[in-house]
Amino acid sequence: MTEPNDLSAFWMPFTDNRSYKADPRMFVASEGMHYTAGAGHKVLDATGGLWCVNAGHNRPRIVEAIRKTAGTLDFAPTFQLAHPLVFEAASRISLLMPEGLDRIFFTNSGSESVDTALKIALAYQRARGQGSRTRLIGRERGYHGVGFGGISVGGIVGNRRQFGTLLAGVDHMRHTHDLARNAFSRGLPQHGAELADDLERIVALHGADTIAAVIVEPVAGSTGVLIPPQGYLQRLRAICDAHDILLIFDEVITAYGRVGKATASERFGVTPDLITMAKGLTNAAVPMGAVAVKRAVYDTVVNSAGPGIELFHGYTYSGHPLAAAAAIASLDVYAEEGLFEKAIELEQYWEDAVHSLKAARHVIDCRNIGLIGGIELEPRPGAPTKRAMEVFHRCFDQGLLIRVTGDIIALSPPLILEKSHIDEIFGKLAEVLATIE
Ligand code: PXG
Ligand code: PLP
Repeated sequence: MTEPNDLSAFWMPFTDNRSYKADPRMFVASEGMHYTAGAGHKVLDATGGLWCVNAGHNRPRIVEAIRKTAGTLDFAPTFQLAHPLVFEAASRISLLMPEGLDRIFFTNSGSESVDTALKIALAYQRARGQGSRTRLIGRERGYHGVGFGGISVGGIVGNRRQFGTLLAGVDHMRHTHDLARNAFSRGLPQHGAELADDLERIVALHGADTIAAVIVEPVAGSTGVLIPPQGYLQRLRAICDAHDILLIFDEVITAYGRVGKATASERFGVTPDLITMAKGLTNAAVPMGAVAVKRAVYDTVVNSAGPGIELFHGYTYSGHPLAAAAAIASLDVYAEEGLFEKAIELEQYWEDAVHSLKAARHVIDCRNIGLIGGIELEPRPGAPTKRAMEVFHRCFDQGLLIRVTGDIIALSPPLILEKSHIDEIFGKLAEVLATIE
């Protein structure tokens, strides 16, 4: 296998380019639960790529669907035209969404899905004669991708401060992380439902009639696995209802089985007005995102428009044939192999394994839901993130791919994993943690 010998041209995303290029690690192949890195080094994938390869790598059915479509219909526009696969993909997705969210807008990524959902929310408020509702409310520590909309409602300072003033009229609720009360919770933490009342503070400050929508991740992933406190999402829904504010769940990570159901909405029994998704939708084999929208929102925007285009929004590749084919095949694999149910069956074993690290050095919290695990390490004094980065590198060298964000280890393996893989993941992690200063 040839490896590129000039690393300089590629400006790597969310990467310490200088460190990486001084000590590069690359994958050259993938199969099932594993990657192969250069020189044949086999690596167990405990992160599903980047939270996206939910059915495991290189699934023949998905590969074949892409191959076949590439040779039949490489591209077709979806502006004023279309192709059959995109309609089929939308119908299939709508069947997996919570009751009523059966209108599907296609994008190419989670970031585009977020910007699309925010724009639909604004267009909807205007269409129903509530054009003063222009504010968008996010949450501290939220990750909603990297578009200007997404970083504006997002709440991770590092992703915001290089980029000026962002969108106007955005505010943020407080985050839900509370180690003092909730450390080592299994599943949903007990304390913190009342943190949803922070939305009432924002409504009191700005007036409900200025607020279009609230966006949250039902389980916050990128920021380091923050599980919603019991009752929190229900309370957020109730407050949005009381003030006629749209609720958007950003399910880019949580949709497609990560929490044991098609959506976190289904898992937690709370139905938002819009759901953003990407990643697992195509098992990551072709980039694709989507927004599922309540039919009433679609109807309002579409029916209030004059003749012609109803929503002035869309991407060249909204509903690309290869992505649509990959989505249909991925949904087939999820259904035929019962992978969402499998996540539920494994959840207890996974939970016990995550919490087995409670005794490991440096660990100040373990948390879990579905097949997600978060292990928070005590930062090294004066050198935050260094300890976790060392764990990451040492795990890689030992044949285990984990993800670290700050000093938190985030785990999100393909849903096809077996108990033996879980043993291997946590065995290696325990070993590595024991050897790291
Ligand atoms: N919303 C959420 C909730 C996400 O998790 C996005 C939007 C943006 O999606 P795109 O496809 O534009 O990247 C995400 C993406 C990590 C990690 O390691 C997480 C994401 C992306 C890359 C790394 O936590 N989430
Ligand atoms: N920039 C230019 C000059 C374009 O013509 C287009 C699309 O036609 C875009 C940006 C947007 O690209 P996309 O539709 O792939 O998001």
